[in-house]
Amino acid sequence: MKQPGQEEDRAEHTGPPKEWAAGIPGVAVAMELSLRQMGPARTARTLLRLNQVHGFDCPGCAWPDPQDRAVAEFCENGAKAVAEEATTARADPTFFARHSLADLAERTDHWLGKTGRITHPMHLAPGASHYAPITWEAAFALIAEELHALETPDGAIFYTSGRTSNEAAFAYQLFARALGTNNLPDCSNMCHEASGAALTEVIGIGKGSVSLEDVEQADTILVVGQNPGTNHPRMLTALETAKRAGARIVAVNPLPEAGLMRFKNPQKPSGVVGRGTPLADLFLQVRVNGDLPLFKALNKRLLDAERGAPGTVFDRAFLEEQCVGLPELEAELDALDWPAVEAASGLTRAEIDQARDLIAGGERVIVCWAMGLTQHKNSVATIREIANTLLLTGNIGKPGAGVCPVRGHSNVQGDRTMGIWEQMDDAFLDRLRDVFGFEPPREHGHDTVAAIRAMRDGTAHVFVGMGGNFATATPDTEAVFAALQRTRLTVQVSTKLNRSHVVTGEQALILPCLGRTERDEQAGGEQVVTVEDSMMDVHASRGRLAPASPHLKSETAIVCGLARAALAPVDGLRWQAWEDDYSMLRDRIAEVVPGFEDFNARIEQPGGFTLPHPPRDTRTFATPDQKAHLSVNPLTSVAVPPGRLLLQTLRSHDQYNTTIYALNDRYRGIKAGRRVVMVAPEDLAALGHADGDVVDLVGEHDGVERRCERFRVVSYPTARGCAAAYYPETNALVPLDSVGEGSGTPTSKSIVIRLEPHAER
Ligand SMILES: Nc1nc2c(c(=O)[nH]1)N[C@H]1C(S)=C(S)[C@@H](COP(=O)(O)OP(=O)(O)OC[C@H]3O[C@@H](n4cnc5c(=O)[nH]c(N)nc54)[C@H](O)[C@@H]3O)O[C@H]1N2
Ligand SMILES: Nc1nc2c(c(=O)[nH]1)N[C@H]1C(S)=C(S)[C@@H](COP(=O)(O)OP(=O)(O)OC[C@H]3O[C@@H](n4cnc5c(=O)[nH]c(N)nc54)[C@H](O)[C@@H]3O)O[C@H]1N2
Ligand SMILES: [Mo]
Repeated sequence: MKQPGQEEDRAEHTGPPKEWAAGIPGVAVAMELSLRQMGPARTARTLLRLNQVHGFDCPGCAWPDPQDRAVAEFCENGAKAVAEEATTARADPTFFARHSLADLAERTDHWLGKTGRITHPMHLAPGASHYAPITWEAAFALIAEELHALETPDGAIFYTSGRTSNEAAFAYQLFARALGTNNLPDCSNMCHEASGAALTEVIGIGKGSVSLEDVEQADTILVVGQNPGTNHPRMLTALETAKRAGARIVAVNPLPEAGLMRFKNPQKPSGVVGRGTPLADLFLQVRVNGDLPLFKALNKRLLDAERGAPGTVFDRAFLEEQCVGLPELEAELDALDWPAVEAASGLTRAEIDQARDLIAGGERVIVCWAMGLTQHKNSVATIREIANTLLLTGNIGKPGAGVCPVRGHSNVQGDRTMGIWEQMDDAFLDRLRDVFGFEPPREHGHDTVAAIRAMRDGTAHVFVGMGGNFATATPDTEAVFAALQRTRLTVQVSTKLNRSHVVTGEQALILPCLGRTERDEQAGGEQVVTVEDSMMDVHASRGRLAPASPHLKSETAIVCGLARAALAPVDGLRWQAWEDDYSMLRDRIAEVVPGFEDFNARIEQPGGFTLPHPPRDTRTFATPDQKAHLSVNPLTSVAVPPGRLLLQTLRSHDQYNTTIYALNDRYRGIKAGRRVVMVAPEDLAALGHADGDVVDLVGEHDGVERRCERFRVVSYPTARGCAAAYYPETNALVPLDSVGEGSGTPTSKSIVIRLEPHAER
């Protein structure tokens, strides 16, 4: 498909990937960007409050905050996320009067994001050429009217992105369920769904089992399918601490990512000069989607070592007392097909043995991962296989060891805890019934992909997005645009403009909300909200800046206002009281969600509190038989026909998901544009292409061609047979019908493509 700005993209390839991340350029870049967007006073007021005990939670990633915080406990990319929100630019009614919808549709994502904060509720009437201001009351009444016109509440979709606070998320799912639907898709469906699914099955809880202290105490850390130098920069500090205490780090990635190779800590004088700390002791350059074969092979070689010296590699007592499935796993590993492993992983047995020796020699092993593992067809199986590695060696449920899925959005984990999920279990729904006095629907709702299908097929007519950018974050862009455009009403609760405001239903509303950085004043006084990080720490977040406009409402107030307009009164549902004072809502959350007892009191403690996690806390497993489950995962990998490449879609250093901060990717040597495809030099030679060529990326899934035009070829040291290009430009290539088994996550890290010389058409 043709995309806005594709002809103007001037991507340059400036040199090989950098070996180190962070350091002076990191902080300097952050300060420069912040000063430009916010000015000096706002920069000081925001950045110094970031991640402090009485400050606000960084809207960047979900990495936890340490107990001893640095004065500047933020990273370059956290600073960029804050500057993006605290910008002084405004998209006000004059702006919308100047720019028609057709004009906005021609603009790039980068341009849309730079228009600044939305100041007023805006309405696109049927057939209108421009958005026009609307009052909050009229907006709520319009949504209520459209919801009441539905044949069934399941004709509405309530999407959530992971920045939403616990309070807003809880109110939002409660509203959807009181209305009568479980259609609560979220960004997690496209993100860590596979981690939750796999871990719930094998250890009885879908969340990571390590704390920040565990990471610092580990002696062996595998970082698999993750680029922390860009996406979780503060994680590098923890890795550096572990490293200084003697830990060995293994990076598993098709790309030699800068942050994994060396780290310069911008918080320390020693990080400012010199070459920084080498991080990875071993770099396994796995092929895209080669992790299941890799971990199966690792487990096979651990088994061989255990057989050679019984009791030295496996944790026999733990396996016997607390795990099931060992005989089946051993039998399966014994039948492992080595040529298939080497072909699919791109790794030799010697390389795999180096990693095996580190794991076998370690006392405290942690495996961290992110999107490189979760966005494949076999992701659930891959993560179960990683759990096998840790269970066999007794590395779950003891200090310094465990599973560490590193979450993305800053409150994506909390939103799930609050019930944002299309498949919440009966126990949760029973508590909603008991506490609020209505019968919630029991049938599972639509996840993200099913929601797109429902809009496409004309069974869902109203779409509400609580944050996020559904139009471009989701797969199969053309199909999604068509689906959204078939609806009667699209509603976006947003801070800034994005594609989802331009690709609309017959009518559209933009409901502008407060961001994390801003003061939240309600009738009951100044409010705090809470979030849960990747390691289950729940804490308060207080914004301090004056709101970007007096017409903004908080997300919680928006949900409460909508609920009052759309629902018949129910005694237990006290929307006005909750809007006035969020602590009243927290009292209800404490009754519904396990682990939140005394919620209001415990967020007063510095740093908040940590939710219970049975494997981490007591080495117990809340599975049906109270055991941890070793699993048998048949070896699978994506078949790539000759002349084709396996494309992964990833983030540059200058973006936050679909928000494009700037057009550079400093660590990877890319500048001034985003339409690049990175391919190994040997593959380029074999395919008859060279660095600088302009090509189309063409997908062939199920015989249907999907095309993204005009990408500059970059010769890059990625694994053979693979390619990498940026999300969301390439989402048009991700087939809607290609999803993870057991997760439903679009397979945005394994798309078979061919390169075709670009022809002007
Ligand atoms: N600055 C910034 N921070 C962010 C975000 C952002 O966009 N910008 N996004 C946030 C969100 S929502 C998320 S989910 C996280 C994402 O954090 P990441 O998962 O680090 O993000 P990606 O850029 O998708 O990087 C995927 C990594 O996996 C590797 N990879 C790809 N395929 C494979 C594979 O098959 N096997 C292996 N072993 N590796 C593979 C890629 O080379 C890359 O290093 O970051 C969060 N933090
Ligand atoms: N091809 C491909 N597709 C992917 C991925 C990939 O790696 N490859 N990654 C997937 C992943 S991991 C994720 S998490 C999803 C992300 O999907 P989303 O969460 O839907 O997308 P974002 O780009 O994070 O959303 C950005 C928008 O959120 C709004 N916003 C920002 N802050 C706030 C706030 O405080 N409140 C509200 N209400 N709105 C706010 C702004 O309007 C901004 O434009 O994308 C997925 N899609
Ligand atoms: Mo994510």
